[in-house]
Amino acid sequence: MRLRFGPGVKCFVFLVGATIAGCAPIEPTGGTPVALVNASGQSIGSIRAWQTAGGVTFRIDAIGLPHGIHGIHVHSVGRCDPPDFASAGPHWNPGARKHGMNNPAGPHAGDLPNVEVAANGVLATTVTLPGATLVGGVGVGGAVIDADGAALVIHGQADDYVTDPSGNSGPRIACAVLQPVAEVR
Ligand SMILES: [Cu+2]
Repeated sequence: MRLRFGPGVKCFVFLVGATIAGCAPIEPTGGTPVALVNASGQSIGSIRAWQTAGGVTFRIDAIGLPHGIHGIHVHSVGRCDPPDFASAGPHWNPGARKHGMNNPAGPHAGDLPNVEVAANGVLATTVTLPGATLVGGVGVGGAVIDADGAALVIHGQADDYVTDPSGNSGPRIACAVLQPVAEVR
């Protein structure tokens, strides 16, 4: 459900066992919300992805996640089968590089900065994949959403930004299939 509270602010309300509202400044564009699911297959929030001049930006709004710092990456296959989300494949890595922005042989094109889940389990954040193209075009390594799609995956622990292939970020705890739809709102 999407609510608007006056100009310049929009709010999302999730009904997943509890009711929370997350508000954010309105972005000039934003993709269609797609479900973020946990290892039990339950929807715990939503992801939106859209193209910007600097890359692909993701808005993540979720509840019920473990407090703390978590690795998050674009994985190469648009399929989120719980509980382990192995179906999402490895990190999106068209350049055949090693994992981690602090890895001399890295990073993977799908590497993103860690995100922080609040003590109440809420994640409400925006991250950007620099230089990437969401669909079509000729971005770094082609588009994020290619023939087999792509997924955004949140891990159980922080990404150390250097250990191949996944920064010692632990199990995959939430996953969203990215959709090639970007609507102006
Ligand atoms: Cu990952």
